[in-house]
Amino acid sequence: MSQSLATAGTTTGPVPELALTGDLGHPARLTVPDLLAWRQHEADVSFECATSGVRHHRFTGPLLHDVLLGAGPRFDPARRKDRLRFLIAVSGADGHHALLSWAEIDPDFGRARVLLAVTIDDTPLDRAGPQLVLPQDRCGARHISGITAVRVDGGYTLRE
Ligand SMILES: Nc1nc2c(c(=O)[nH]1)N[C@H]1C(S)=C(S)[C@@H](COP(=O)(O)O)O[C@H]1N2
Ligand SMILES: [Mo]
Repeated sequence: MSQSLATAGTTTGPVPELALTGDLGHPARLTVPDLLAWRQHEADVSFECATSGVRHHRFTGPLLHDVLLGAGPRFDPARRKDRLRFLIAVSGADGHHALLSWAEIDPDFGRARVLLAVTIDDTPLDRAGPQLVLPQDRCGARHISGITAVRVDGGYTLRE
């Protein structure tokens, strides 16, 4: 076995952190190992990239919904309508970002099984940072790698 493989898990240097911010009672900074504390889910996904064609990956990780619920989003859980104005902004280290609605991932509404992946194709993402996974997406653009921030925003209002 090569030395690089043998030492791959112990390389020193900064460990990427994911910041959970916004309208949360318990904002947090989480590493990929921290994300192992939630129930882990699996997803085998295929998506099409506009530039590199069809891609296949196997991901594992917690549900984005479970992790965000643990951070205490500032809505009344008993009032379903209260959640409908919440947005989720997911950002990668390179500035790539996407917006989801809370209702999209909420079990009472869209029920999308969106993952915060901690492994890709059996390789841990400890050094690269977690990855957003939307198994139902046909296009790969929302599979944001190297996520550094997830911001929950309940202040969205429609104005005339
Ligand atoms: N951080 C980040 N993640 C990203 C992108 C990006 O530019 N930055 N591009 C997306 C696009 S357009 C696609 S198709 C997939 C490609 O994933 P893969 O080539 O690693 O399978 O990554 C997505 N994730
Ligand atoms: Mo893409």
